Amino acid sequence: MIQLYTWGTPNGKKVSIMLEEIAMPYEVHAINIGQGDQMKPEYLAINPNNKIPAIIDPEGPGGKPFKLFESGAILMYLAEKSGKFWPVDLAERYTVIQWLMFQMGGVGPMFGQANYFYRLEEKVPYAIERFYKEAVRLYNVLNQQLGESEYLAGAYSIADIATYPWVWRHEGHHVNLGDFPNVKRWYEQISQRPAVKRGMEIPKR
Ligand SMILES: N[C@@H](CCC(=O)N[C@@H](CS)C(=O)NCC(=O)O)C(=O)O
Repeated sequence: MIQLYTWGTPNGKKVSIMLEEIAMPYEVHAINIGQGDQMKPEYLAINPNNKIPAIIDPEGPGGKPFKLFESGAILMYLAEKSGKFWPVDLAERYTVIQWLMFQMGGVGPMFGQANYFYRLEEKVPYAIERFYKEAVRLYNVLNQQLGESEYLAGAYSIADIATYPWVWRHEGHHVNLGDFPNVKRWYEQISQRPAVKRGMEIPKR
């Protein structure tokens, strides 16, 4: 069974949603990043970058145990292993990868920084303005794409699974989804998926 090391944050929820979507059995290990579990030597042996999520697949390539960190890499691995949300056509596949990279390099880091600086007690107006503006710019890109396409890369894919939990945190970066109607439509549509509902509950407290 896949071993999932996670916590209740967007990057962690991506992987539990994916595991639920592909109906692959998994066991959850809660890594409390607020209490420093990610710094423990036993966890650093799985992810030397001291962040969640990570997985161990006991039946990895060649039938051998396989450790993996970085949520984007984990989503690609699970898509490849299950053959789901992973188009065969090269142009379609790279369109999925393109939007996944857009999430990994843009949406995650920028929304994350905006959330952080909004939460920080000692306000840093320059940082708030910088990351809020960048978040809004990214929402505009998402909104335009979702006006042309039902999902980010055509059919529902790992690009949507990666982006959804970050949009779930829109209140944290002070974004009103009503200002981005195509993102709102997409967000509400994905929220209805039973696998997404289950994946969002992980880890159970
Ligand atoms: N690029 C990484 C980012 C992972 C990440 O930032 N995880 C955060 C929670 S969402 C974390 O574990 N933070 C703990 C820490 O930085 O000590 C990924 O997508 O897997």
